Amino acid sequence: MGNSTYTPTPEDKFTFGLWTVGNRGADPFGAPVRDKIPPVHIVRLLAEIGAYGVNFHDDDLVPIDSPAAERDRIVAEFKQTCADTGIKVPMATVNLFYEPVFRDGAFTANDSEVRAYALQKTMRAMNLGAEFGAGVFVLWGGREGVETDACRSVPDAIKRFRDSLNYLCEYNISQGYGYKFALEAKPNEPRADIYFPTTTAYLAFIETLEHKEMVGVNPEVAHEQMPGLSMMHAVAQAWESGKLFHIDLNDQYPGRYDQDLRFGSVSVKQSFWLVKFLEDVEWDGMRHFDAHAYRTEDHEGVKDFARGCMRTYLIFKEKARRWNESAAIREILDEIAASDKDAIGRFSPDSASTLLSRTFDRQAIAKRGLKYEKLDQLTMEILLGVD
Ligand code: DIG
Ligand code: MN
Ligand code: MN
Repeated sequence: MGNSTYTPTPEDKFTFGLWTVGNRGADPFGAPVRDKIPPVHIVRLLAEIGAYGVNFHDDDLVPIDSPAAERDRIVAEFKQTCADTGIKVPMATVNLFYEPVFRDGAFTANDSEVRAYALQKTMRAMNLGAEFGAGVFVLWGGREGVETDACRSVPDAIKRFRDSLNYLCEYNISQGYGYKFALEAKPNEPRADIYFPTTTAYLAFIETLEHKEMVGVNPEVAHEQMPGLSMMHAVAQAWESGKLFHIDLNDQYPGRYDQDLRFGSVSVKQSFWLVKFLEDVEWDGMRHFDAHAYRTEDHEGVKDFARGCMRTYLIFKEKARRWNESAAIREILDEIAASDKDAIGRFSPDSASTLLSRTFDRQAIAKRGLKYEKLDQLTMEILLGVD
């Protein structure tokens, strides 16, 4: 029997970044509407609502330019609060996009001093995450891109990014951190065009790295849906190639700026297929919500937002169980499976000559019913609560 109360528990592995529930509601056209929440208060909030873990960029936890003593105090206090509440830190990341120094990129910047500073900042962020036992290190290249391609050649940018990743993989090995790097794609915003715009672009790039076994992807719903792509297809391809190291769950209207909306609040069917896939393959990664509350919300509304992310995930998980147990759906799936009866198998001269001499009744094959309308209607009725 599923979790019919849809109440999150740490076993669900729900995590949130400090920047998500700590988002103050500012936007390009409006000032912050919520007071800043200290990181330790966010940890207690997440524990209160049943989350498993918290993640951070370096600067989210330790403000940039903090003196060493202040850094140590912040880290000690945060560690203690995580220990007191049982909240884990599964992932760490680095902010290579907010500071003006990164206005022309970080690892791909034309200025070699910027590239060196970006490496230093990332290594220090890796050190910080390792203090909390983080196992995944996410890299989102939000500034790695252009407004005009007059500024650099794309192959130069790709080579610089590869050199930085190879360097950081070596640092990971030298420090014995055991991190898995998870590269997060986005097509645009804040740059007019961001390099490696989709998860699949990163999957191709990873194969060119010296330590490709150490590097995977962190697909984000909003970033795949902005250009109208299927998040579940990107996630399934990443998983099938053993590269789904992390995931950013949220929601997004296609064709609009990055909205980072509450999970499942827009694309009900696509979110269902995504949750069904993750649960069907029993993916053991964190269910990380990289989203934030509407600007209209106060701090209680932020809790509503975070609870809504987790509750909707659990509702879709229950719907997936209902889908898998539906006799009517199983009947159609069995008919589909019956047509998948004789795979060609691997090439051999004999199989090739047999295949070349085989006859096909193209018209008869084309007339076979597929019942996808009925299958999808049954799916919709589960989602709509009819069944
Ligand atoms: C934005 O979607 C990015 C940054 O918030 C962060 O670097 C990454 C971590 O999930 N997502
Ligand atoms: Mn986003
Ligand atoms: Mn993200």
